[in-house]
Amino acid sequence: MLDSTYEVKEVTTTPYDDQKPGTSGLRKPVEVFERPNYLENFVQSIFDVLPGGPRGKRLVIGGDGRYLNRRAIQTVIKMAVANGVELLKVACGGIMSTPAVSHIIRKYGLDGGIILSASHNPGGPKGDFGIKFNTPNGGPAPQKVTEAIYDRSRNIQRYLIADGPDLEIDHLGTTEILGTKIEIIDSVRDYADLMEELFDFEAIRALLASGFTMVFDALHAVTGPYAREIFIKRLGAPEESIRNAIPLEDFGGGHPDPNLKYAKGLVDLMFSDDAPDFGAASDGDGDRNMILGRGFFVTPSDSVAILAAHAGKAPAFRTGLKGVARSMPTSCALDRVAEALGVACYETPTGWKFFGSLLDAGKISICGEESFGTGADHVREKDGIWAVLFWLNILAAERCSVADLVKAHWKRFGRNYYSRHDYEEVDPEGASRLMERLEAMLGELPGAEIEGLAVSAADNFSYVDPVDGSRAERQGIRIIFHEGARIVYRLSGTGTRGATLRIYLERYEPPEGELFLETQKGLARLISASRQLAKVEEFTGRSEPSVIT
Ligand code: G16
Repeated sequence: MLDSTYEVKEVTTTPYDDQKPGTSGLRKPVEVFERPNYLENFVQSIFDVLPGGPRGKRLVIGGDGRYLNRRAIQTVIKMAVANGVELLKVACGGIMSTPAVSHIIRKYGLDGGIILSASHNPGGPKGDFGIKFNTPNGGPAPQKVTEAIYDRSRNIQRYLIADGPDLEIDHLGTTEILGTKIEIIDSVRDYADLMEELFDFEAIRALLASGFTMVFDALHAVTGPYAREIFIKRLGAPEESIRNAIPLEDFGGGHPDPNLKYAKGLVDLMFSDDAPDFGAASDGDGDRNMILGRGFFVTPSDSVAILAAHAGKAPAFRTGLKGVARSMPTSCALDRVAEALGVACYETPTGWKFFGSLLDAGKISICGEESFGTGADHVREKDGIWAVLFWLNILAAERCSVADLVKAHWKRFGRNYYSRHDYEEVDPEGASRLMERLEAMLGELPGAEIEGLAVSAADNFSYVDPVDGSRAERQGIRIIFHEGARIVYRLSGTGTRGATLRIYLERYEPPEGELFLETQKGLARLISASRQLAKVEEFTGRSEPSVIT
């Protein structure tokens, strides 16, 4: 009991008008979060819109360890105390992955959780910070909740905070301040136990003992401690199987995004003569994943399709799949697997929250996105280490290389050639004008020919949630060509500097067709059509994308 050292204060504040959560919570440069009361306003807004108010609620807080994480956690603890929260579970050291937070909310039946992370965005004093609220189902707050938080943030006049010393968060234990029970919890054990229930650890252990080699790159972000516990301690992989496993406040100066550009060290290794059999990486907060074989990159769209096709090999899915889902810009490879399995495949807007409602309603078991996110019904977030274990589980059953598994998949289902071209940090005005012009052209595109490709349909994707009927409009411009080729244009909802234009390219090649072209070659005509049609260079000033995945 530390009551005498803390005193509840009501602090008068003025609202900011830029606290609208994006695709995944509020993300801003650190310097924005360091403005007076910026974090406090947003945290109080979350508390104020909790159904019935914050008093008596049970919450968890964790973060990805980036710069500002430790300071922000202290603020949230003190505000939770002042707002009468009954129980606050705090990740030891402040570090807990996003899927682990989701699991803790569900396992202990909490009222929600606060995640401090800007996911795959860079960290450090000049990097980004972020905060996100997850609801009792363990998933990101749905649109109506984020809108309520935003509305509240624009009118906020005061917040409550318990004034007193910082709490010690680096050792497990329980304390109580002004009636709030604060538990410092092990952020790894519960999660690792869950993984052991879902996958065949014995088979993976045997695979690793047989000489099969792997490298998991945590990119100095949150998954390091999880990887050590799971891959080294529980599965017996040698120490050199994990790299960059110590979380650092600036991620070692890197960009904690597991893709071909930002996980370059791992990619170079996997394409070298010393490549291990399997390589994988995760992002800042541990929800994304990238899968590589020796000299081979698995697109996230293929990855989710392959996991679904082989799902029965994992104990979690022995009884089959209820259904599957993918975000709209993700390739249609998953649709073909769903058809073969005789289950539904849902197409949702970008953003994990849209899967949450389908998972809660028991309509789907596995879902995934082109943006290196794959997940299932065990939590309500995408899950990086889960995806890596799922791949290892399948490889342990199949005993073949990553490349052979993917190629066999293409030979059975055909190949959806797929790539995403990102134009990062472009002028937001130019990017908006590009999108507006495309939108204005939609009506006249069907029937037109671009680069010899005939357009069959064009629209701006809108979605009606099949469970609660909620609508999401203008979720990306789709240009669909005959024979199922597509170009999708979308502006990112997670960038913090300028705008990021994403162009998604896809073309289907049947099993008997040419399956093994280099991806960009296989998409060459579509790539040139996508730039021509949208006048990308004219509106962005860029002749080439900043990142190609
Ligand atoms: C977030 C969401 C993902 C979504 C991604 C899209 O990922 O959780 O569901 O696919 O944003 O990002 P953008 O709008 O930039 O295309 P994360 O990993 O940043 O939380």
